[in-house]
Amino acid sequence: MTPQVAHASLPDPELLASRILRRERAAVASGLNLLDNRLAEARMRAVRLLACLSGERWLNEGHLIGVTGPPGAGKSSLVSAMIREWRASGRTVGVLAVDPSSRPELGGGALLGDRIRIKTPLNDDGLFIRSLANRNQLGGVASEVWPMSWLMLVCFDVVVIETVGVGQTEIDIAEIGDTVCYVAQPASGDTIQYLKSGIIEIPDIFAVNKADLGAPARKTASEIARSARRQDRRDDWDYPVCLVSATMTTGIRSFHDHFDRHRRYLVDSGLLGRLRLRHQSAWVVRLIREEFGTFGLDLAGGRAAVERRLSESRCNQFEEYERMRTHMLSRLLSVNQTTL
Ligand SMILES: Nc1nc2c(ncn2[C@@H]2O[C@H](COP(=O)(O)OP(=O)(O)O)[C@@H](O)[C@H]2O)c(=O)[nH]1
Ligand SMILES: [Mg+2]
Repeated sequence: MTPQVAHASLPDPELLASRILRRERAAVASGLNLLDNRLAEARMRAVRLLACLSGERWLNEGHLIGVTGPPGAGKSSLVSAMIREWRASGRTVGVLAVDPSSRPELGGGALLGDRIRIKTPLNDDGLFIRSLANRNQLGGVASEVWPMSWLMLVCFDVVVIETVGVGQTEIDIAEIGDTVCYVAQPASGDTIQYLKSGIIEIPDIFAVNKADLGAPARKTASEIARSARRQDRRDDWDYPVCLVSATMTTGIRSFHDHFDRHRRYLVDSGLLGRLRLRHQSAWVVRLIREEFGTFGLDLAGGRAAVERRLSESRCNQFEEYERMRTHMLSRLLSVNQTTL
């Protein structure tokens, strides 16, 4: 494909933004594809698209939720049960399922909904599911997921990111979600490993799924409750542990209420704004590291300087990163010219 043809197939960002704001599904899918495209021209258009969308009131009103846990614990099944609750209360829902085994999706939309076991009614305009292959070879969540979550937040009241927890993934999801939920599999080695690791400090809400299995589920729930309580928490959140069954739909209502309660807690305590600013700078720092290494981060003045810059900036994080990137590229070029 020649570069001209490649550019011609890329959407016009301003036009696309206006269609996304009208919640056109095809536009949402096309926006997500643009954000997932690493070609230089696509990057520039993605920044323009995000600039058009940033500052929309939905970004401040939406709830960004990270759901993590071992494969097979029932994350997708639980998300399906939660979708029914959210939709019943009139809220719209977007899901990004980060699936390490899936191939990039063609055409967007909810084509892989069945394969990822999120069971939903067909033709529901208030629901959008997108499955993403996780390109990050080292484990963890690819950096594209952050801007994608923002695009989804423009369109939907609740945005859920489902990831398979493998250490780094949990750390990454904690730098994305307003609320992070860990789904445990009763009596599994994964959960025991998890309890022993420091990662237990990350989630805000715990779910032990498959409560229908009886005693093993109850035992796992009390083990998690003990570990979660043992941490020296410096905040007022109570870190609830919920016994639920996605297939029997038991415990779902109160599980659902904890998410609303956590969001209210973040808003009332003034934490939400700070949390999102921290997440924005974590993303910028991560991209700087990916593209320029520690040299780039030194040039940017370190993490605290990035956070300060973002909090003072009148433009959005995506434009701010492009500015920093341009500055770094020109510095690198000048270093090269003097050394050669
Ligand atoms: N017994 C029981 N099985 C469940 C429950 N929830 C999910 N499962 C089963 O667990 C398996 C994995 O579920 P899935 O939602 O795909 O897990 P994920 O990999 O964590 O997303 C499937 O076979 C589900 O039918 C539950 O509440 N009870
Ligand atoms: Mg799943």
